[in-house]
Amino acid sequence: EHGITRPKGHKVSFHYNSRVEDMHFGKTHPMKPWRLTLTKHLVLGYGLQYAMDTYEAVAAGKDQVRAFHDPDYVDFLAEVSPDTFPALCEVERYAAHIPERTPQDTVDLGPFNLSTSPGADCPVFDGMSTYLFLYTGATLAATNQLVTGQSDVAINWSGGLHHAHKSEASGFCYINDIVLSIIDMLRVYPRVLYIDIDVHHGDGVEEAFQRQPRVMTLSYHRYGPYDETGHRFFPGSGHLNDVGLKGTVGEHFALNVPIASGIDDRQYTTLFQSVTGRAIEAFKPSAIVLQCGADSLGGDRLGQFNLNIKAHGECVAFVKKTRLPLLILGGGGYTARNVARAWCHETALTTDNTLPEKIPLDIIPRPEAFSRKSHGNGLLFPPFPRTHPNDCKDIDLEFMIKKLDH
Ligand code: ZLM
Ligand code: CA
Ligand code: ZN
Repeated sequence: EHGITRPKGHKVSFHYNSRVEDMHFGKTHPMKPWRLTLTKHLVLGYGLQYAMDTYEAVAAGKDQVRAFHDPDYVDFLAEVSPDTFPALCEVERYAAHIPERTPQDTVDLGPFNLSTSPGADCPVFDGMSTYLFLYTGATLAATNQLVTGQSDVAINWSGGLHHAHKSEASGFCYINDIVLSIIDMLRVYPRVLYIDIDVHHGDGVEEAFQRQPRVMTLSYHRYGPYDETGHRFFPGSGHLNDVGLKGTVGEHFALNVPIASGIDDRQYTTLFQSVTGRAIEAFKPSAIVLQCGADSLGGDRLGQFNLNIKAHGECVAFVKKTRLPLLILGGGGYTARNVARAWCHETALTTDNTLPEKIPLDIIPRPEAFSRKSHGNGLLFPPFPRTHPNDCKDIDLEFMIKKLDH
């Protein structure tokens, strides 16, 4: 009746726990875990659960998180809540991590770049520990499916938090589940390629493996000069010349594709396929981690690209064609209805299903999220407001590709 079939020749696992849905970063904070609820509604509404093995995620253990993060930071994350925050700030081993205040700071920062001030990128909110250890647990379970050969593709839309550092939260990211996953993969795979199509630079992952020639990181992101407020587009790193840590064996194992605002489907697809194709050819990865941040879509609240869902999905399809073990993660994405559409479409294409354009509004719990004419009421073709000028003109593709030749 639903017309969904299991893929032939490969197995897909889907990792999720609905408890992440109730989390609130704060009233107007752009990161809304509710987008994961909408994604789930579409995935189940279309019947994609019949094409995959679905697993309820369990929380990661502190010991697992310590494989990358500072032990003090891990303890702090495990204990912190709006109620415990003030007392924890007084504890000496945590207080030592309070950053010095700079004139640019608009909020009071506590240890590890966390804050209870409204307006903070990384707020302390109710249920935060539960949320962090759950999205991490889901990524680690997905990773385990791949390294044990039980699945060929594993998906966790609640993961992909690429900005978190060893002992610091950054840009809505607290635990770097991607780094933890790659550390596990390195026990089994000789080489891991990390690809990041979030509109922001995947700085936390790049930094973690800057000395590691067995991991190549490749990020596509908005990058530009300082604006009127003295800021670059977050996080401000990821220049074309940034190719890994100079003078170490990790040099040349980071690749960055900085992009101006307004890039469209045709330009992005050409760029993505040529650069990714060349990276795969040269690096010969044994497995791939793909961060699918949906803030690179047109009409995103924070992003400045003009991609449609079809082009975003073509990146996933292109990577899947390698038939290498593949971990698919979420990331950014701030216009919830479009995030859900993109990630549902991408779940379908990894299972070799093509979904009808007409969303099954009669069986999903929140049909109003997808039925507004002005927002488009189909799966792939919401008419995005193209709010960002195309500053890309003609991208110097030749130049970017030449960067790969060493
Ligand atoms: N101010 N509230 C992408 C992470 C992007 C740093 C400038 C905070 C916001 C943003 C927070 C409720 C991923 C910066 C911004 C205003 C210093 C960023 C709270 C609106 C709000 O309304 C907001 C009061 C907040 C934060 C906008 N922050 C927009 N952009 C970036 C971080 C994460 O998609 O890559 C992966 C998940 N931060 O630009 C400031 C410099 C803090
Ligand atoms: Ca990126
Ligand atoms: Zn982002």
